[in-house]
Amino acid sequence: MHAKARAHANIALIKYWGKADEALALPNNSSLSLTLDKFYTETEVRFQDDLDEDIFYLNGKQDEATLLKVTAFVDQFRKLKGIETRVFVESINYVPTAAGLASSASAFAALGAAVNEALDLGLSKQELSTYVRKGSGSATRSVYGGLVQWHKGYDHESSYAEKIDDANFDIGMIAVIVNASEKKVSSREGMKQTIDTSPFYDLWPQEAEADLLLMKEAIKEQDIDKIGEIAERNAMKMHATMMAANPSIIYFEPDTLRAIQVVKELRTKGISAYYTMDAGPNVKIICRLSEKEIIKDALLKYFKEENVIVASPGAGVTII
Ligand code: 2P0
Repeated sequence: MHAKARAHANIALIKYWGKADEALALPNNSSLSLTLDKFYTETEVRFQDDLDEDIFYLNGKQDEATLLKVTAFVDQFRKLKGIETRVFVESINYVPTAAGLASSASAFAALGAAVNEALDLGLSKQELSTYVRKGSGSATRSVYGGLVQWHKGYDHESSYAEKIDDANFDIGMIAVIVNASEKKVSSREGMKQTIDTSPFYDLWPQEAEADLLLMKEAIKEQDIDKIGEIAERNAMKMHATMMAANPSIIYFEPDTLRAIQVVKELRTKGISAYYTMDAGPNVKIICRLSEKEIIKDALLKYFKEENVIVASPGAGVTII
């Protein structure tokens, strides 16, 4: 009835933006990501007969705001096991929380993996990915290491993630932390607002699905420039779609554009560097790990060393 798990964050190369079914957490489009080694969550769970309510600690502090979500999430697994036992959950995020560095992805993947182990449910990784989806869509992809596709599916079982490549080639990401504070518009609200009001939203799922096919080809070829170009364009299509919402959703900050400018300049010098952004102002640079020092040096002219983090492909969920 006790277990501890670790899960790493992932950054999408083909983004997920918008739900087809809110209750089942089914997305409107499939997505594809790279799991990163530098950002992760460790979560310990202990099911205890003497508890009347679930208890949730995040980074050493009791987190009442997230407790309801944690309870609803764990209820799925209690139902599978046929128990009502309450759980004590202690989670440490080694990710700047809610700053667009996918903390909810690693958080729910780690929680799901720990509960699966503690309750001895024996869920496969694919099954686990369907359950963690209810906590956070992007958590499906954090179940696996390397390059991972989340199939949008049409019901609970068919909306799952799978690894498509170990990413055992010269690919990495450099995160430029522009602002590590909580984001103003949550992904959940942002997606809903975009679907409800952006005149461009209808185009998004078809563009994303087309980009996904191109991305899978580029991954097969291990072609970093192709991977980067497709990812960069896909991210900007997503942001353009949400900027057209009413009111507009803008995650860019002045330093976001500064980082983008550095990347564009590096490209004129023949360096393979491409930017992507999520529901926050931070910029993630897709690059060759063998060129990381050149890219880092260029960024350090404008950003502090602690805000430039080089990440390599990371592992899937593990019991620790
Ligand atoms: C992604 N994002 O594919 C996209 C790109 C943000 C921008 O998945 O509502 O926290 O919990 O399913 O997974 C962030 O959204 O949203 C996200 P919910 P989630 O990485």
